[in-house]
Amino acid sequence: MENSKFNRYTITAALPYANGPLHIGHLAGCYIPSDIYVRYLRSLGKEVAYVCGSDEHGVAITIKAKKEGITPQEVVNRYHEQMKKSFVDFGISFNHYSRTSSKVHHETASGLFRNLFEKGEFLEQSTEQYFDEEAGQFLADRYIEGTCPKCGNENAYGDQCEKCGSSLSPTDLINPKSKLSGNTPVLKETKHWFLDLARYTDFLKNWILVEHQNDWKNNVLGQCRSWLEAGDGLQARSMTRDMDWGIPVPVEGAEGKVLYVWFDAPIGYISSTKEWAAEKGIDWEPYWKSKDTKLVHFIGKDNIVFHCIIFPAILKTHGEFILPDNVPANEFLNLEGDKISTSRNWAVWLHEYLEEFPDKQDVLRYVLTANAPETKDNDFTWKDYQSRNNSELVAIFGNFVNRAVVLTHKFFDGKVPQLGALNDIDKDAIETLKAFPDKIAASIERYRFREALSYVMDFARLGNKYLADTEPWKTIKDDKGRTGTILNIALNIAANLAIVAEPFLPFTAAKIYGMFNMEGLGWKDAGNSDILETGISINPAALLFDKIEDHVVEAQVNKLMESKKQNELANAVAAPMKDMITYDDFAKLDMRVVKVLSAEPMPKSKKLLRLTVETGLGVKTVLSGVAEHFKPEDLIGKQVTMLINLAPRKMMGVDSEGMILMAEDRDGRLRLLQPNEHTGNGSTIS
Ligand code: B3M
Ligand code: ZN
Repeated sequence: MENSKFNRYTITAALPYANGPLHIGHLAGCYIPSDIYVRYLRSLGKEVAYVCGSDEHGVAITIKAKKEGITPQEVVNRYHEQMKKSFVDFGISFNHYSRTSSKVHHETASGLFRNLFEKGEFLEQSTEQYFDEEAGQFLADRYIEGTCPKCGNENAYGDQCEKCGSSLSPTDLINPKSKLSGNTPVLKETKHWFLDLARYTDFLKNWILVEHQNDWKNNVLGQCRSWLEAGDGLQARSMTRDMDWGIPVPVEGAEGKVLYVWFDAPIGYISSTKEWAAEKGIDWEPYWKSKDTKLVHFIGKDNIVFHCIIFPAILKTHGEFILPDNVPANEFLNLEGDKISTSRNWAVWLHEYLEEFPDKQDVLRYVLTANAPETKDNDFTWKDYQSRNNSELVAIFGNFVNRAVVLTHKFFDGKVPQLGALNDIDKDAIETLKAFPDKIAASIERYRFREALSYVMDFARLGNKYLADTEPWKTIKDDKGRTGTILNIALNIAANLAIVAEPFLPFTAAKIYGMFNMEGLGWKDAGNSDILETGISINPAALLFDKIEDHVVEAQVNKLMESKKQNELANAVAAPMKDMITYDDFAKLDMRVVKVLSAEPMPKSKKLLRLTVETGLGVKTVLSGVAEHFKPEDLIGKQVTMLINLAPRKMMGVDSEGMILMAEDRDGRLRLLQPNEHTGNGSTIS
């Protein structure tokens, strides 16, 4: 069970950038894992500060503001509120959710910067940084994109590559381009304050690769090792930026400069704790400075360097802070086989999910945990979502609890029946029940939440199997006492199931607590087969899960495919222009408005329709390759555009006397070119 050397827990979850809504990748990456861990600790009765907040500085915000023509503050205000609501809606039970534009945070981050500055920890260096001459500004972080020198990703940012997780400097990028003007930037001198990370190499190597070699996840150790043992070693990294949005650098000669977002954001955990403690009227410092506090950072893999290398170096240099006991980073979640992307609208947005599935937060929590990218990138599909809901949550978990409760109401007037003599099946069930909480706890404490959840589901299977083996619906016919024993055990299995499921499925656990009038119970009570006292009344069965039909998930997949098509259309490049022509070339074309008199399919051709058209100079026959785009009746009577002086061509034995002109859009669909109002047949086009 949880290590008793710790008397309090500070659990952080990565501060989400306030530049867009939350999606399932956010939940899977760090918010569900951290919430599971925190709920478990609280269930043990531990003292926990679970803190987070909106990450409101940095280029991710200012790019969004520029794109929408609003201020960065307006961007963060919109998304801070939306994200805060989404977390509440999905039961992500922060003790405090703050924001880095808060006064407390500005003071805290500035104070830490000054502390390091006064200790002489920064290298003040004037270096050449990329500058966009057209935009008139330096290009920090996401203002510049280029090819990652480590993995070849062509959309790497100036500070990190999201594909391979590498931390970069803008000048590392190959073929850099400004995100503001698209131009190739120039190098211009500017002064910044650098953290000389190389000075912390020995401490970081020992702390991470020796002290934590056995308890940190391999994907985290692997990334840290690649930085710490890289040939060129840890590079000095600038902790300030030439930007007007962020926390002003609190030293002389730093006008127009702000703290690098990745210097200030992790300090947001401390600020959030300070705000929380102030509201509670307690001291915040033990949560960040006492050796008997366990600090755990939950993040995604692209944040490892900042949480394992840079932030610990800052805290270590300050000297009074504890360091994280673990940083259990998850890998990435993909969606229907493709990378989740805000810009491509390839995501399941939490606020939209709740509109369409208002009571299925736990279904999503379940699926995102069962499929969590704990050791490698993983994929969310709507088919799997439906299958896990129907064959696991409905058929096993819900079915078991429902039968135990319904049969108790049917045979025992809704009261927990008397426990009689136990047979071997009963004894086995009770023994197994006793073992489950510790088994699940061991996995949770090693941050293996997928594994832990699979054990919870095994526990539900135990309940289902116990009812199937004992068949109370049969024993009631001639042995009410036996039936009472069976349902007493089944109800207590269900009560235990609620306790161990609560960290994962809090909404479902609450429903079961309501059915059984269970209050104030926690992990210490799990493993007992007498949680529910004989004779107490239980409430009617509440619906825990219901079947999800094919058409429901098909609609979700279609919605994704439609957004993909819209996105491809919006981003697709139009066909390249043909060679330039002269006016004289153009003047040879005789284009007219004509009226379609008749239209019929050409025998043996899928593509051709045979049209007759009134050109104003007489009726002509034209073969047009539009049969896959228009039905004949769609064209008859329509005025369209025609090139009438194109030399006749014999096709399939018919002379085609011209060409009907069409617009072909990027996905190959044809559109008619029609006058915006009726005009005389033969009207010339110029
Ligand atoms: N906002 C990066 C991200 O959302 C950053 C996390 C900060 S945690 C201190 O991936
Ligand atoms: Zn890369």
